[in-house]
Amino acid sequence: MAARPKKSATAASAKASTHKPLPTAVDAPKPEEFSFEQEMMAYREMLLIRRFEEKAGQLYGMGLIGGFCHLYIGQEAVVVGMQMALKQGDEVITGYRDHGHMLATGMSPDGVMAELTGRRGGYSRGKGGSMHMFSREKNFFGGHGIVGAQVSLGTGLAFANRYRGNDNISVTYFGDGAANQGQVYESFNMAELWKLPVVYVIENNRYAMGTSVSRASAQTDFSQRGASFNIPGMQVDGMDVRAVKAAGDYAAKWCREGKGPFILEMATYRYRGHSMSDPAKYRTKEEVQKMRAEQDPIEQVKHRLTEAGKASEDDFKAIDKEVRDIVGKAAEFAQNDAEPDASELWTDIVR
Ligand SMILES: Cc1ncc(C[n+]2csc(CCOP(=O)(O)OP(=O)(O)O)c2C)c(N)n1
Ligand SMILES: [Mg+2]
Repeated sequence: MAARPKKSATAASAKASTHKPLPTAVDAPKPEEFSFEQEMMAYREMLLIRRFEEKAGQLYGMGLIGGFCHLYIGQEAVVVGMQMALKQGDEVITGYRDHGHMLATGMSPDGVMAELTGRRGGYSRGKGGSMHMFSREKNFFGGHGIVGAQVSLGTGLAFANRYRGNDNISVTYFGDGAANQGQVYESFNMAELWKLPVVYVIENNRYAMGTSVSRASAQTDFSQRGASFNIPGMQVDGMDVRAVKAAGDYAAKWCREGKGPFILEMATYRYRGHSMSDPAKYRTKEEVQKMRAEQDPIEQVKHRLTEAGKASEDDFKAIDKEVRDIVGKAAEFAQNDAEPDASELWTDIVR
């Protein structure tokens, strides 16, 4: 296995390690150039997530969304790049910061937004809200509010695929905070022992609520959290959609070849607060501004295409308009659709 990868932006902020590279450390592959179509597709998908989230934030401010709501703004390259590495039949599961994952799997913006506003056209018929949505059709398994709980469920999805003898993989997303939960390590043990086809994607956005990684984690190289179980892992620039896709391809291939689980640590960043109420005292405005200005995943694609003379301002304007229309329509639907009937209280439950 290759030597330890160069330190990512995230790892660089942690204390320098004096340990030797672990044998489970894998170098991130050099990202391949995207074709024009791939660049435009990635741009559009990331923009759709961003505009959707901005609109959700607005509706929340208007009092139209009840309960919790965690926005994904800043992290878009992770789900879009990973989705580009998947095939039909692969499964996705994540925590509560889940709108981006749903849209990336192809779930309808109308259905997601209507779930946020608690309407009957929502994916859980208005009964689940932001953190509890699912789609069997798109193989999206939630949406989970208990930090780390999706990791054992995602491992179970991989077990089912192994048991059925298909070549589907489970992509199980969780955060840097969730990575300190005990059930993560019970899952790691079983996944490696039984060589389950699961890609663990740790979205290291540097904070768990208001606690920075360095204040909460004894070992901040999350790609090596599976070392004691012999699970290989790599650190990935999660702000560059091409780097994510390349790493996703590598990990997916590993799993499909029957080699067991793989860990991808995505160095990413959330621009907004943890949830809709966040005192924002744990980091400076300058830190957020610097990430936005220097590493924004959407701007990176736009910049590349513009520099290469492959797309013009008009091309981007056309995509922006298309995306705004989709999101505007979703918001309309989410405000005008009826609330669920009271009889819905008795559906989808075990009696
Ligand atoms: C078992 C459990 N403990 C605590 C909480 C409260 N809580 C909600 S989100 C969160 C932080 C998780 O951070 P991270 O895993 O980094 O995900 P991020 O919010 O950054 O996406 C905590 C502690 C919870 N929901 N579940
Ligand atoms: Mg986090």
